[in-house]
Amino acid sequence: MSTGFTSPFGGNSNPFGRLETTGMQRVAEEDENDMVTSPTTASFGRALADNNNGGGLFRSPFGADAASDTHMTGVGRPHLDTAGYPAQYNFGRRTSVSAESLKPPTGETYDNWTPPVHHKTPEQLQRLKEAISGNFLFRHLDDEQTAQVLGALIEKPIPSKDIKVITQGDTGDFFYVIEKGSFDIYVSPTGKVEPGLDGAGKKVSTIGAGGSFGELALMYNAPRAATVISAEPNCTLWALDRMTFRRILMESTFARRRMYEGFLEEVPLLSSLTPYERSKIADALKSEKFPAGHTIIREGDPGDSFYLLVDGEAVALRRGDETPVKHYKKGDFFGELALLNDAPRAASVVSTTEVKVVSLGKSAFQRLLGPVESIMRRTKYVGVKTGVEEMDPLQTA
Ligand code: 1OR
Repeated sequence: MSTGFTSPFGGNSNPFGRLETTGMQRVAEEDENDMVTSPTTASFGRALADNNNGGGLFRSPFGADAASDTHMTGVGRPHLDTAGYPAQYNFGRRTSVSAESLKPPTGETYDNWTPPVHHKTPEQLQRLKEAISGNFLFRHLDDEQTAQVLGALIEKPIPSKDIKVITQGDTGDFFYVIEKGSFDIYVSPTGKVEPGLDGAGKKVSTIGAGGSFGELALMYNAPRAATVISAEPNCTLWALDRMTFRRILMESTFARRRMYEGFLEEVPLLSSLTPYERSKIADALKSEKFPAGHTIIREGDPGDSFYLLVDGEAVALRRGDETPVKHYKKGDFFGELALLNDAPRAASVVSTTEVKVVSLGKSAFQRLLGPVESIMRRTKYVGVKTGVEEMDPLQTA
């Protein structure tokens, strides 16, 4: 089926070079019988919010942002296993990233490599900088690396809904950052797109502006793990070629995912997430160490971060209470209430030993922890409303 899409780029610079074949196709003929409303309908955010908190009786901080990065949609969570990943992903194991997968594939060499430079207008550059500013994979680059990546990215307007940008099972060629619009992720249990209406498999996620996709095949030298399709018209992507991705972005991404994989697996709050969802959290974490007696959160302050305790111990203290209202140990979380309820910090959290914490900013918290919102709301605090009070008890059982 013809796409009606013409590339503004020449043949060589077009990451969708196989446009007329399998690279990117309209898939309007594919089944649309999702159990959720379309992200393009006004009620989409609301449907997700209701799904997350079981009733939607209070304002969900996840509602507005619901269609963004890796947020599970209301199809339930049928894909919690790692089925669909090529075997070499071996996500469950900390040792999964072998030195082998860091090597360039046969025939690919970094000798004398220089990143491609694609000219951009000042207006394009401005939009591009904004698009990557919120993406954690770009956060750790130095000035030179940032300039190289900015030069190498290619703008890809995606004019219509239902354009297939990535096909599961294909070889990976580009990594994509979303400037505008949103994209649905489908996973087929057989590892590739099958013939027929439902051939792309189940929709497992929707990624929105500021998010990115297509890194797995490049990182692991493996077939595409999912099919990615535009969920609305007038989307804008920026594409980064495989070599520039591997040469500049990959090592820091790999290192962070590997560093936090084992820890995040052991955090009870996150145990219902997929390994892929946890790896997105790893990308976004900021790590800090504090001595004993340090006030990590101060009661009454506005809340901008959510914390996980990686090492050491801490307590929650409230003005007027003589004893701590809560004790925290490795793997526990705190700082969620102010973000969930858009309220000032309800207590202070103070380290009782030297501690290491990792934190997520508010928008990453909303994007990445939406699926566990109801679990966080189940934590009981004396005198603090968490939202679950209004919920149907049968739903929280
Ligand atoms: P890729 O290069 O394999 C498809 O091309 C991209 O879809 C993949 O990189 C990821 O960037 C993105 N499983 C696999 N790939 C996913 C998933 C996913 N979500 C986004 N991508 N999920 C696990 C399903 C069992 C969804 C987790 C919410």
